[in-house]
Amino acid sequence: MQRRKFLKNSGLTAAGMVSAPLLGSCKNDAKSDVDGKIIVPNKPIVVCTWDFKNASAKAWEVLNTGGSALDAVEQGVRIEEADVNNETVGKGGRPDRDGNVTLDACIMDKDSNCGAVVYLQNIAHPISVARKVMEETPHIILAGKGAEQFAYAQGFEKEDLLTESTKAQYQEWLKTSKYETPINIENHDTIGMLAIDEKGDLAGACTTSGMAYKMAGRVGDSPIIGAGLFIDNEVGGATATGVGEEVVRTVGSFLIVELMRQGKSPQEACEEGVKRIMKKNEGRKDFQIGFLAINKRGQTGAYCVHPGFSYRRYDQRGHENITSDSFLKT
Ligand code: SD4
Repeated sequence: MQRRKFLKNSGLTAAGMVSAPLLGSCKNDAKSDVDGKIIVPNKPIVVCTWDFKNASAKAWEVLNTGGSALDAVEQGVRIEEADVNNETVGKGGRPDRDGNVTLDACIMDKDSNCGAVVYLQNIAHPISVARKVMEETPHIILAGKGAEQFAYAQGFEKEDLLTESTKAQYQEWLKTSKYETPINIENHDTIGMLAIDEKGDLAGACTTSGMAYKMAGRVGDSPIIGAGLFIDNEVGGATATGVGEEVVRTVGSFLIVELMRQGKSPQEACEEGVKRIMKKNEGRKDFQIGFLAINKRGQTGAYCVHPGFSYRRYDQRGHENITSDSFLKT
């Protein structure tokens, strides 16, 4: 829901949002620690890359009924994994150049436990397999066939992830087999999600089918802890979308969390993360990266290379799609 609409529906005004009565009535009993229009500590709260309204609404439902941040991010991103109209995540994701849909995902909790699957085929919910890796094995990353076998052993079902639409697009692509990565493939993409629950604990999840028509075996940043996602319950969390190779080179999400640890706001940290990447790519303009971050107080920020990136935030103030500022202005 747009912010204005939410305010209208709830009968709140911008001024009223930070007034004593509302603060007093907040479920999380926020104190008078107010940062601009943001009530801090601002919890529960969930943010995700791009305008994934349904996914963030699902996560909010979990958080708002006292659920954990870990459950919220898993349940939230599963919405996109199941949505066949999202052609960059889960079932319905675009295939690699051999026509196989291969999925990458990772999840991280408040205690720095984490799990990931890379190059996983035939399973629609890689995030839940990643969580099982975290909770049921002594390992962090399972890849390819091993990850798939593990998923079956855990009760996941085999599914054909290619849809009529992605099959047809792939057939079309084969005519030229041109391998290039459009700047913003479309207005929805990899989902990275960060949440803080009522207790103030953080968790994050990231899931993708990766770059369309990638080389067989290619893995991006999304399932790599520290690159596509990083959580530190003392500090905050960060996640990334875009050309994964560039995020891996700078260990982007870890960098952003460390910058927040050193005192930067989520916004400043995301800006510094993008600047680091641009410094290593002097003159290059042919790729997009979007970073999203949250700190322990529930403040959020985002920054990207090209205009076009946005993130969804759902907290006590309602639901909002927030346009990210960008390093390049056109
Ligand atoms: C990857 N980072 O595989 C992912 C793709 C992505 O927006 O985020 N696209 O490199």
